[in-house]
Amino acid sequence: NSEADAKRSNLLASLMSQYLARDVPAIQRQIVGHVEYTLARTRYNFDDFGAYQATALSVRDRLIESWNDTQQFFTERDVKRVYYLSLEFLMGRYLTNALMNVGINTQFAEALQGIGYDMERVADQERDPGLGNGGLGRLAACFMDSLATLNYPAWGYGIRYKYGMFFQKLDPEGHQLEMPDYWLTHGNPWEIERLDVTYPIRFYGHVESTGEGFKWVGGEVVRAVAYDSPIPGYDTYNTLNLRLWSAQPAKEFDLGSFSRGDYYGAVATKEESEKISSVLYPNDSTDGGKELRLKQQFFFVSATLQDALRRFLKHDRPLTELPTKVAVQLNDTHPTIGIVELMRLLMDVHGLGWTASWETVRKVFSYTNHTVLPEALEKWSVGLMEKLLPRHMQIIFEINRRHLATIASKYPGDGGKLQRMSIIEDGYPKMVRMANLAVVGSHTVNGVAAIHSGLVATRLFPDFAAEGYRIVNMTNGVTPRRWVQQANPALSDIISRWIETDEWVSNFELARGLESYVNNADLQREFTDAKKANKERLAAVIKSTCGIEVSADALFDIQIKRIHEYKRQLLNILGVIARYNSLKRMSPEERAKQVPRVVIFGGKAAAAYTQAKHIIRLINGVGKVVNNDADIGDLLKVVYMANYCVSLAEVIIPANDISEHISTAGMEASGTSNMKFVMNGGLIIGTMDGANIEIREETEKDGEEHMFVFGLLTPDVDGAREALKFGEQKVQDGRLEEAISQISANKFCGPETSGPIASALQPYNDYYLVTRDFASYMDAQDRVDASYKDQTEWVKKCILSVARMGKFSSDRTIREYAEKIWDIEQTPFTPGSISYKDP
Ligand code: GL9
Repeated sequence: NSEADAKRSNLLASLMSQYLARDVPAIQRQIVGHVEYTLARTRYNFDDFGAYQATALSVRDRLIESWNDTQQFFTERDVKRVYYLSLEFLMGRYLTNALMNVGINTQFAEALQGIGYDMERVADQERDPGLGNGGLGRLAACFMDSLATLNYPAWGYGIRYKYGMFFQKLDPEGHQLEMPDYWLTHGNPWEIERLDVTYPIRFYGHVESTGEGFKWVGGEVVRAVAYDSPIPGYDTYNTLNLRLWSAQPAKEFDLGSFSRGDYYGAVATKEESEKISSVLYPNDSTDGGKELRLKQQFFFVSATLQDALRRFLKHDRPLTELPTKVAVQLNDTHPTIGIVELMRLLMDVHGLGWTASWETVRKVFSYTNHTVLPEALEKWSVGLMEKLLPRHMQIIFEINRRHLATIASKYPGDGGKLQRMSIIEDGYPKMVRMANLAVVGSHTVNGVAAIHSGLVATRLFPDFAAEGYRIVNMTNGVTPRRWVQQANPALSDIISRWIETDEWVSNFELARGLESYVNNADLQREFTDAKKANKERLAAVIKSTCGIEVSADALFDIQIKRIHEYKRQLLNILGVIARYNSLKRMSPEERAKQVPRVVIFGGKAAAAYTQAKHIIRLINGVGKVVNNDADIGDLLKVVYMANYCVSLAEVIIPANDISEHISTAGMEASGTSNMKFVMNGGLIIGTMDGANIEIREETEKDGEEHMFVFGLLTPDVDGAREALKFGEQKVQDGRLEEAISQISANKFCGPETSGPIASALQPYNDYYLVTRDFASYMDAQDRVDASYKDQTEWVKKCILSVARMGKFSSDRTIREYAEKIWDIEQTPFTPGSISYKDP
């Protein structure tokens, strides 16, 4: 019988390898086959979008095979897995990424060309799945790429929102408009619906005592349905899974309302359940304590933990061994309720006692903090939690009671300490502090850059740090696959040729090899040419989307990120106004000596963040004045690119000469686009904040200036703010005063915008220290201009910076997490190692 089995497996394997052959005719057969039989369109006439769908489906076929094998392999090896829990995964487009990771990009391009389609245009048909707000969500996506590439046994878990991040438009005056992003209109070829993988999720109801313990009953039950997307690694057979949950009505009908004759009412209630996975909360950092948001959090966390337990319990073993097979990473506090849900599952469903459950839970979870902004630390009212998750509230009280008892016995009479360390915040209403819960329930807490991790330990959780809670640093990173290899083919080609290997793609340290050629004139010329081509590519997009003509000979100065006061887009635009004023005053001879600049902005403002929206309006107002001034011409252009998203970033970033990362010191936890910009051959103007500090450390050696640094340092910020507030230190700068008075005189926009902007720049309101850092910022900009005039020196700075960015690959970051937090091992698939059993 085993001989027959082996024969059958061999036959199946050979059929598959014929079907999935990598030669061009085979690929063409697959694509045309999908056009005809999956899409049911005619092979004689399909458009670029049809070609995209059919291509995507052919790639997906390949991924499914390696993905099934990988999962089977992990199961047979019974490896420890990490589950990365995140409310956001900002994946960007899949097609090019998948093709390049699998190494079949050229074959597919040729196959498409042979039947009359252009790969770039076909790839451009894909809609960005925008299931994230910004850096936090994009980090999760880079991590998935590195986890797959490094062969770690990992799963991503999140929510399959129907509506992703809103679509941003600008009205003719330059106000932001938000449009819903129904990204699934034409389906999503990268996901596989798992109607068989579902879990019930309860809300509301009440707690019953069973005599031995407690049980949560009643309320409403919805069903979580799994949607899986394969995540291919680069140059490896391993393929991971991103499992996103969608909410559906539970099967059980509400017989009560049906028998009362309220058929439509009952159906409507069922429909309500789908709302849970409808929409991504679009706020950057803050959310308004919305019940639906807490429902989303519990929904995906409960489904995920039920799924993880089911997988663990396929083997017969005690649940206290869970930490040897499962690590759960909380991406910010958003999934923190998982700590409590696992307690409930272990105790109420699987019958473990409190102590064993708590010990198990603390060995499973770890928590990443992504911000120190106090308004972003999640809190839920005890009332809401009690109503929505009554059993969980009970467990939280008990966790807190035990936790505080330990502290109280150690520090008798220290009420302040108890108050600060409590999971429950006193007041009206009482609140549950999710960050404190995350710290207490995790074995490790980490920040995302050295300075930030320091602040997490000293400012956010000093009492916990003193008690020995483990707080470590894991500096963020970005994947060189998407952000260099895929976004910047011109630069990639240069790196590969000069260091004579393309292995830098999965080992960015190798780019250091460029350093020894920095003085080579050929390399410098190639580097400059590639940059120019990337700038031309961006200029064409600017022309077609904004209608603005920009010269690729100008210095491209870019700030793209969420619009937030702490990120200080306002400082940037004040600098632009001052530059404009100074150009206006110059004689034509003087003007001819200036470095022409294109200042590019992009980013979304949270729909309810009024001041951020004023800033967008101001930037567009300044653009209108500057861009239409005949005196200025190409010397200065201001561009706002609407609907900043991953695919737009892939075009913008490779075109940067400088990028702006100019947050008030101490406020940007890390930043990740700063890393992408430098890897793409540009220099930073920035404050000593977040990962800028480490980028400078890596890229500058004694005496070099590869980063244009300005502004106050973190320890000086609080004092400077106080001094400004109490008028002890009035900022006097003619350029600043002129710019503010022009804004106040409504030169760029109407009073409804000018008023709030001018007001925010009053010394007593200037919380973000825009006016305080202005002069220092202008000095740094002068150094940028001076430096850019010597193009040979400039290109050397850029080359050296690219060469020294090895640390900022997310491969390095993921290795650190794997070794220092998750304790998981690289497990590359070995062919012929798995035994296929009959289903
Ligand atoms: C953020 C930080 O603000 C960034 O500095 C950091 O690089 C990323 C990733 O660690 O996390 N925290 C946070 O809430 N956001 C971040 O970008 N916001 C969004 O994602 C919108």
